[in-house]
Amino acid sequence: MIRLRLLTAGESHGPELVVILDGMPAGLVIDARSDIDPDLARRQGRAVTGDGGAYRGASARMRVERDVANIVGGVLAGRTTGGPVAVRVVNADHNSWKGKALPPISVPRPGHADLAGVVKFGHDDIRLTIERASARETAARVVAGAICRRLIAELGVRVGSYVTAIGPVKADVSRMSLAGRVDAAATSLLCCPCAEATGRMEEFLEETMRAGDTAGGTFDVVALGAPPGLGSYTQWDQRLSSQLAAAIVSIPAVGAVEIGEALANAARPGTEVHGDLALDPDSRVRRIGASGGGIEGGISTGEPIWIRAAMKPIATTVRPHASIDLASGALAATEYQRSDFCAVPRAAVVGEAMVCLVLADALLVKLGGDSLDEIRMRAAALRQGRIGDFTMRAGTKVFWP
Ligand code: EPS
Repeated sequence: MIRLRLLTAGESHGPELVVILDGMPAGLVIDARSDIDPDLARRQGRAVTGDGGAYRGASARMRVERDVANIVGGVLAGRTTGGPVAVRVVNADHNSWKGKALPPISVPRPGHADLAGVVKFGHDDIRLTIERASARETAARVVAGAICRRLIAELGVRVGSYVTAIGPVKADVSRMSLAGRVDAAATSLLCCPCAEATGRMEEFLEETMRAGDTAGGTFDVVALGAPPGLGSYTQWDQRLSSQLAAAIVSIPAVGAVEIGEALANAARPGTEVHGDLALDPDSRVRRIGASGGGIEGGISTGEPIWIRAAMKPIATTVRPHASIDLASGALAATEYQRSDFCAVPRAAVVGEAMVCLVLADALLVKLGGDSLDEIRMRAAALRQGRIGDFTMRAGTKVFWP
């Protein structure tokens, strides 16, 4: 990120998570209750029932936590000041850990950060690794993402997500519009826009839990209303595609990201993949039938931005893995620790947060400005790809004299 900086701190069972989001412009109205807490509830998987119940398969910890954002800096009288925004999220579960002597953990769970972390940091107790490697940290990202969502909403950008597969159970959403998928997912406990597939996913999750196993899956994140011209091909790290991909694979357990229909496109002929250009009645140049996810040359095209993420099954399984007790060197089975059986619907909300963060940064880079008023004026002057926006009247030039 170029203009924004996000730092998070805190342990899964420590007193609280801390978020610092630096670089937000002044003048943005932020209300923690209406702008941040609803996304925190969605990340906990408890936004649909409203009664605190998450979907079956979400961690039992979600029955303990009621995540709320406590803004402690950068927002005065309800508006951002331009200073760093600081937010705290209390870990309710801390009360059951505070003051307790905890036996060390010395048997690493394959697939988690356990072994890699203790090798890297030289920890004498795996707990020192897992406390920070825990996906609890994503609550802090959702706070930052929600603030960014408020900013980009002011500029007409809407970000949403939906689950397309849990384990091998896939939802066919191909006949639904992107906005329709996001709207339908909002009322689904599993964040899946397709009711029929949701039923099969729930059955699959029940079987998975009965078998002491866990499930991964896929989710899409879409951004509607993003203007053309975000990101740049001029440097590798300024491509919007590379920024979005990095942000999505930074989510714990996410191992793949696809922009548009990239995987299917690898097998299709170019004439099918890239679509055509046509003029809208308002003389805007549009892409028709393009499948590149709203990005060309690392730059947003003004079409919907569409990305897909693949999440591996949660590494903590009730059925043990063979492992090694690093204290004794003896073979040992992993011990089950409370965890999600499937976190895909929750990860989709984190995916939205990461996309909001990247798009807010890209918009601020494109528009500049220190206050929302300045940014709004600059946004209104953005080139939108209308015929009148182009300056193609150049004569012959010697490029390399
Ligand atoms: C997680 C382990 C579990 C999850 C946690 C992610 O926590 P605990 O060990 O307290 O049961 O519930 O997720 C959250 C706490 C959260 O808020 O997302 C892990 O090891 O990654």
